[in-house]
Amino acid sequence: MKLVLGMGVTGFSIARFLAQQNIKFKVADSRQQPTQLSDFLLEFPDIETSNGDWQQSLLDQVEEVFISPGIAQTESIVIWAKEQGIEITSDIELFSRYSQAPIVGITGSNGKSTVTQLLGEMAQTSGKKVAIGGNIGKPALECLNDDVELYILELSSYQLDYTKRLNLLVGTVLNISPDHLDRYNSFEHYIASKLSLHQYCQYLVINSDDPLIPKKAPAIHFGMDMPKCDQDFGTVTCHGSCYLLKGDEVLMDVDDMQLIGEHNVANSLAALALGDQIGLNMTEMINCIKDFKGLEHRLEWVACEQGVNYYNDSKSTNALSSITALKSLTKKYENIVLIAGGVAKNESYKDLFELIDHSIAGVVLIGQSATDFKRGISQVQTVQAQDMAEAVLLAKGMIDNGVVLLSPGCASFDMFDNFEHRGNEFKQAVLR
Ligand code: UMA
Ligand code: ADP
Repeated sequence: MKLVLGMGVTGFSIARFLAQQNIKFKVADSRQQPTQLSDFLLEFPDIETSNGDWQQSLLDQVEEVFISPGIAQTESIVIWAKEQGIEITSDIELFSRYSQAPIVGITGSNGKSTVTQLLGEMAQTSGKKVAIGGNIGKPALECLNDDVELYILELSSYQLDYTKRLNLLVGTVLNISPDHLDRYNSFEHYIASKLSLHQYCQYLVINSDDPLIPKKAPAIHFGMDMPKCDQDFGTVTCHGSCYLLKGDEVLMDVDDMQLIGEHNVANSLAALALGDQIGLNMTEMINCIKDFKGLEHRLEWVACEQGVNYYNDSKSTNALSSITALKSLTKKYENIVLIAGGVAKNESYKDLFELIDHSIAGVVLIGQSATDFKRGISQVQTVQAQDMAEAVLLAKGMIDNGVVLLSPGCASFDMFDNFEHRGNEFKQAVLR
């Protein structure tokens, strides 16, 4: 008997897969009323379910637990299973057991979804039957299909923590900065979780600019400097223009990209390096970069009203992604008002506060972290808003030209269902 933990999208995908394979299972969720419970009972009327506080008896006769990534390793059910020597497996490992096509794995603190999507579009344009999934939203098991020639998976540290075996053709840890420190004992544990991806890769793509990522050989490297060898990807600046390079071959002018910011140059180089490793056509990949408009909620331009541009960067859930967004926009605009705050993840926001103090016009604070953020910011005006509509109104009142940027640097669940809900509320408030 298998036990599936969690009734979110991962739990559903595991249950569907086990049912298809005629494998016996039951399902448990520690919430009394998980939002998807009625859908679950409708789809699996004959499956035993259990809701509410974990009970040790759930593990009776269970030889393997399939776990959703949102369930922390400190949960009693995880501890009991480990004590009893019961195998705990992620949906990603289960997927890998059955996948027939090569898999590309992409993790990192920031940029995972952007690179996963961009590489997916590159593969599609190059004529491959590709499926993208994982932490980006569509569970990996829902991508399994005999027709697929290539899988591209975004992998979170939570998923990697419950994975012991995974067969990746190529993989990368895009970058590492403090994130999810509410779930890890220390930054070192989080780093180890991210780097665990390396052991599963036949070929590695490595960010040569990130000091936290070991420079293993053999590997293809990407970074903002000139490439050190013919296989690597980098940039060169010449007469004020920046170019993407493979070795010393010029691939394209950065000004031809629609995405803005140096981080998106790095993301494009990562996608090129991964694509090159799996044999995608270089010209098609370059065309994809030129056409790629980016994903919703990532430095997404929303509107320009009376000289003020509105950008939605709701996916920013840690300090570094807000720093990155601000740095990208301060290159282009003088006046910026930032809307920030939410559930901070136990990381230091010192660098973000310093950047705010030295480079922007004002801050509108939202959510649980508002008081702490107000204390950290000393040189610029801060005001507090109760909801997104008020935040947009207050921000608009602080400048007559420039940018209002939503880049919260925090998780959203104190005020919103998720980052999409937060970004949509922002866009609706702007367009109203
Ligand atoms: N649950 C419990 N006990 C707990 C915690 C959760 O029973 O202690 C139950 C909840 O009641 C709920 C279910 O587990 O019914 C939710 O499972 P989940 O939190 O693992 O979420 P899923 O809906 O399965 O979505 C997960 C990822 N969520 C998390 O890792 C938190 C999604 O990433 C991912 O897109 C999806 O699988 C498909 O792979 C979201 C995310 O926020 C976007 N990821 C984090 C991030 O990107 O920073 C890691
Ligand atoms: P992830 O899937 O890792 O959360 P996304 O591509 O969804 O990454 O982007 C999340 C946030 O991080 C956005 O606010 C985006 O502007 C910012 N971001 C994207 N790529 C990078 C990068 N390479 N370095 C730093 N920040 C980035």
